Amino acid sequence: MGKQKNLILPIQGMTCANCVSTVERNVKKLNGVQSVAVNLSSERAAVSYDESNTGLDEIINRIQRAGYDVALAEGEFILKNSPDALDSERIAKDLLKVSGVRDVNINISTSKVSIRYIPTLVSQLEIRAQLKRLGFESVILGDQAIDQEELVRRKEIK
Ligand code: 9UX
Repeated sequence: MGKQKNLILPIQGMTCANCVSTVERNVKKLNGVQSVAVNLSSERAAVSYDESNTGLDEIINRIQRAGYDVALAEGEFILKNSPDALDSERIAKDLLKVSGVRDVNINISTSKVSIRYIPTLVSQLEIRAQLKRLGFESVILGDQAIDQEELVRRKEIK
């Protein structure tokens, strides 16, 4: 038995109760998934799985193959010190290792870092803290309202 992990994913594209069962049924088929509970009105899926048997990428893949998607949020950060090409490579590589970060784009000439992320798994403030750990202070440009909404939801779930 590996380590059990619980996570909440925002699901896109569900409009009726059948969609809910389709998502649940498909994710449950994954080896290592212990339970899936999808809520139609909040458009959230709570998934418990064994980390040694499956992972986030596989779960997302399943959801997409069933015809739905995991909703991503966008965040933008302006670095106070311009990164060079090497910095930018290092930052992108590091941020992609953060759970919930799906996409990183860095524009060296504008010092802008654009990310797409799963707002139930990581927040813009956490990304900014990670950038700081990498040696780059930044200003958040993206809409943080999404994160605030998520924080409230996470608390409700707990
Ligand atoms: Mo309901 Mo969902 O008739 O794709 S199954 S809308």
